Amino acid sequence: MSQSSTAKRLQALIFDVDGTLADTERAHMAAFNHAFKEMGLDWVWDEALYTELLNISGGKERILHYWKQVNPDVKALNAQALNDRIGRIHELKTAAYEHAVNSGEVSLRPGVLRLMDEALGAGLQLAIATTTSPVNIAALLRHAIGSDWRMNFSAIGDASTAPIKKPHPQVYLQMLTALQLPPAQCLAFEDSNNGLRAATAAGLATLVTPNSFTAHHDFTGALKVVPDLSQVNLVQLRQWHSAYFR
Ligand code: XBP
Ligand code: MG
Repeated sequence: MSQSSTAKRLQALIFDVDGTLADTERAHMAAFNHAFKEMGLDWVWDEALYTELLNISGGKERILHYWKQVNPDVKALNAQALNDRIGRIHELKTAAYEHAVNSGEVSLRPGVLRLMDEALGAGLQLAIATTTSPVNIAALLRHAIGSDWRMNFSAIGDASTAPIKKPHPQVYLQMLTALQLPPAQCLAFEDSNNGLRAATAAGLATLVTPNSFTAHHDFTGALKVVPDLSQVNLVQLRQWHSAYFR
């Protein structure tokens, strides 16, 4: 194999979590509303509003954005008090979401597990690049794969490692460093415009699998947009990937 084709040979798949590995956002939305109720807030995020709010990556950032929308003088609160209150809401939300996932309310999207197994079997590395919290990843993948789920991934980037959220490429750049691979030897999987922009800004080709919250997003620049991964195999990925980097 020539040097240039080796340099572009697909070596790793980097997966977003929410909306890509699983349709999680309905469970996230319910968990946010549960937390608001527990905190005595009269906030209710319905699907239409949550679809808008998903333009803000990161649960804490999303809460702050909404709070400023409904209560402009929230800025008057001192920063520490505001942070503490948002942190408490997000703690309650994450506990509610973890409970929902552990109760089996969320399953992986079609084709995800099979494609991961196929890639691992062919010697590719797997990584995760998400803006969600680490406990959410563990709950989802422990339930879907088992307690040894972590062994399948060479690297994980999440809200705890990459505080600058998508569409900033920070989490994807961290994964390329962790994998010690150039973008041309990797492929990203995303569900949203923010995620596509983050992966693209990191130099990655990105396969998009939209969902009901993101179907209306702009996916210009995606390697491919497919309904889900049920009809996608490694041979197909290698063909699309090599055509992108030709
Ligand atoms: C989607 C997000 C996350 C989730 C909520 O992450 O933006 O904020 O909506 O999870 P992904 P947190 O990059 O996997 O699509 O409340 O833990 O942020
Ligand atoms: Mg996503």
